[in-house]
Amino acid sequence: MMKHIPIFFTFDNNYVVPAAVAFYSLLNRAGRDIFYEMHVLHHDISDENIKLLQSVVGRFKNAILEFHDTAGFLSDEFNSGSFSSGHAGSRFTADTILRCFAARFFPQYDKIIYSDVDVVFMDDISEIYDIDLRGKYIAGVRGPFMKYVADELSHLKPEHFEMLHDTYIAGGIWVMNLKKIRADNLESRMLEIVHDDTIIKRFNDQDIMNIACENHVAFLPLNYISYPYLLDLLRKPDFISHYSRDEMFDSIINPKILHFAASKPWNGTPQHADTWWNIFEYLKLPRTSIFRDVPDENVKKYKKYKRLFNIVLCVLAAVIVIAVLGVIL
Ligand SMILES: [Mn+2]
Repeated sequence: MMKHIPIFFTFDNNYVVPAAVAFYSLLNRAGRDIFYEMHVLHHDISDENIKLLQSVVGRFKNAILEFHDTAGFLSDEFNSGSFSSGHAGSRFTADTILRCFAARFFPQYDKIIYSDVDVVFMDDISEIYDIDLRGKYIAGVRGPFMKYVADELSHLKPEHFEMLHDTYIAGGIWVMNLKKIRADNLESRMLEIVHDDTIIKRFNDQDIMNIACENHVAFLPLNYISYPYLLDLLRKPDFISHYSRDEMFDSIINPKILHFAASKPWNGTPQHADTWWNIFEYLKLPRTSIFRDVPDENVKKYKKYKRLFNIVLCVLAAVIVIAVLGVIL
């Protein structure tokens, strides 16, 4: 019998190409008995892009994809409130905070998975849907670097820092207990936080959710956010984490989800970018405005020769200088 798993995403028109890669990898790795009921909350995705994403999902028999226009819900609050709009490489829009309010948009579900789209799924992830959420609002992954990066949570009010410094969950992948969120009317608490400008929301959705949930959270294994830069951190002798070294290496060796949380394959050169580019090429996706021109192989080769040429030139100059000095002396 097919097991139906609801999962949703929130992104804007600029992120359609990364979403196509994420959707393909989710379904390509899905177990045979898993049917994904996929949903997108958005405010500006074009008809053409909806068609593109439908055609990616349409390659598979075990999924449906639905789009829900949120009609500007919370966009004024996002633009005028104490939120972070990110930087040129990754812009945040009101879509980032919509994900906290899934209970309002999906009354048909008691539970739902949320995922970012700057990811490649490396395995079927449906098992996280069965995590025990009794008494918890949400399950998520703790950031492995929270203990190491001293100012990571320094924007929080002291009482929130005190409550969350060991338990703060990252965004990226959540399992949300919509039933409990509705039963306890967590939405009104989240709206209070949205409207309270004395609460700085440096990490937007993550801050809203963590502060509202007051530690009624469950934890997912770090494999569900395999950070491409974690290996670099592990090489630092003073690196400390809430996770054990075994858990961190396991997330690198056996990733469930590669999450390009910092540098993105389309505008940077994170580790494992090739995994992303393989799917991009296979689907013949377009290079859109979010792409920075990543040098292709020929350009790299040219650069190598140019460097070689410069070295030869330097050596030649040195030889001439020595020869001239020899003549003078
Ligand atoms: Mn992300």
